[in-house]
Amino acid sequence: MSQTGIPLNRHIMEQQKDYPEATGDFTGLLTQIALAAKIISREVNKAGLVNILGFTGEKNVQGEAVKKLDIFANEKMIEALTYSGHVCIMGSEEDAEPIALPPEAPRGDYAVMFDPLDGSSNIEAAITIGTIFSIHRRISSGADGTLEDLLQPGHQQAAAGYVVYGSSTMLVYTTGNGVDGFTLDPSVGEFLLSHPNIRTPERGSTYSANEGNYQYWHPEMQCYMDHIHEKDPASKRPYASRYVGSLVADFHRTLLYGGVFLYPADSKDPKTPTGKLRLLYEASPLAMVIQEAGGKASTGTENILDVQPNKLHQRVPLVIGSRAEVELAEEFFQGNR
Ligand code: P6P
Repeated sequence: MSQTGIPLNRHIMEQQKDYPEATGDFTGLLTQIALAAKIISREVNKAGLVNILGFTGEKNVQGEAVKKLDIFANEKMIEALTYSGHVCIMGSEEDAEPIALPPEAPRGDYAVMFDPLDGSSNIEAAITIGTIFSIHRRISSGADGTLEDLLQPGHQQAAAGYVVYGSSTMLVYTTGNGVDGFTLDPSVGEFLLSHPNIRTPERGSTYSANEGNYQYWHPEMQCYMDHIHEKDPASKRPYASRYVGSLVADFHRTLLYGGVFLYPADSKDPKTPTGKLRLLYEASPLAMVIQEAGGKASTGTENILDVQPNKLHQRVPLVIGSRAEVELAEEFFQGNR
């Protein structure tokens, strides 16, 4: 295990020694994602000031148009990856269609999907938000990547992770060999290893869900919620409620402290019967992280990593966190309680 405090790229190279076939592409790819994260972090952390500094609200003091931060973040992720030489196609929460590379950009062997700034509606309240990324090896054979490279199940991911812009900026990722967390030291502009080999507690009596949706939840979710609200000290019920309303914040807390996050299917909006969260660039990458940390991620009836995608922006119910807590919820979702 690498020692705490080493920079991200040294950690990746040390890990790479375990993979003789590794070509260094992945090191370059993750380094580019980290670069985009540093740029996004800088803008996120001065968001409240930009309008003040810009005075007009339209232009900032650098004379640049003040962009919505999620558009800005999307542009930075695309820029960082397009010319990396490691990517053949991208998919983003912000783009309806797959993002092809321009003719002059060098192609690589990875397909990358991302939510560039999840929870960005919370930025005005200075609430923690995040970037989520999912990395697949390409499976198509042409010069350019295709949608097929993006529509791969989660268990095929080469790597996955997220950046959380909170009281500190952290990058957390896995390549299938455990989970490591790095904290950005803004004074040197480096992500430094702060949380080596993160393990999620087996249990955790904290739940995270938007209970305002209770009347829209299907009966199995209502029964599960009623169960964890009951008073039973032996099973540490009632559970404590923690809900930020920003997926990366709620997930990061669940990963480190244990517990369970749920965004199930509901009847609130006929257009989104399977819940609000997306499979390819939210549920799937977080599922790889939690599973590598000893936890679990489920739709309630199926492991998230086994779901076969058929659309770029498809949504999926998500129950994710401590293994025992996810399995307890699954008992209700599968009608066994
Ligand atoms: P609700 C933020 O808008 C987001 O996409 C996720 O970050 C978050 O988990 C979810 O929506 C919150 O949704 O319906 O509880 O406001």
